[in-house]
Amino acid sequence: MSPTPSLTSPIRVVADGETSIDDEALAALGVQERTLEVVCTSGDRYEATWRGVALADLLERCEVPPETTHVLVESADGYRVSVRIDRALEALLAFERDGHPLSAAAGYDARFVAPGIGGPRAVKDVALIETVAIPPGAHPESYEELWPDD
Ligand SMILES: Nc1nc2c(c(=O)[nH]1)N[C@H]1C(S)=C(S)[C@@H](COP(=O)(O)O)O[C@H]1N2
Ligand SMILES: [Mo]
Repeated sequence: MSPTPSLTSPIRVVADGETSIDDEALAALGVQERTLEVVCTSGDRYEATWRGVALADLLERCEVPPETTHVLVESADGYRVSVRIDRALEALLAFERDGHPLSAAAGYDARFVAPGIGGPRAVKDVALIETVAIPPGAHPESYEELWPDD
């Protein structure tokens, strides 16, 4: 089993309180593998085998408020998406794609991947994960900051 990486900077998790996920915290979580497709809205798509820690395991350490409806995932440069909590609980915070560390292959440590979220929400260079309760009638998209490449 490949080890968890050493992060260039800790990943912040904001749930009930705020936690910083450092190398030691990461290493305490089990590494999982999932084969998932990244589907761009342009139609480009590829399937890959991702390895990383389950977001569910990560969130379990952080006291997720019961009213949580969505998770916001933000990159180091402020790209931000909103993902329904049921899908987020299926997500991986991935460090490896097809056996290659993302740090070497793509130039960042961690990426958010989950079934059914679509390519634009597969955030690269994850820096912050935040649980939110979006009220009924509000638009989850209004919490996002996407710069689609298409
Ligand atoms: N941080 C960040 N993540 C991002 C994007 C971006 O612009 N910034 N683009 C998204 C879009 S639109 C797609 S389709 C996929 C593309 O992933 P790929 O480069 O592995 O094909 O990354 C997503 N993740
Ligand atoms: Mo895309």
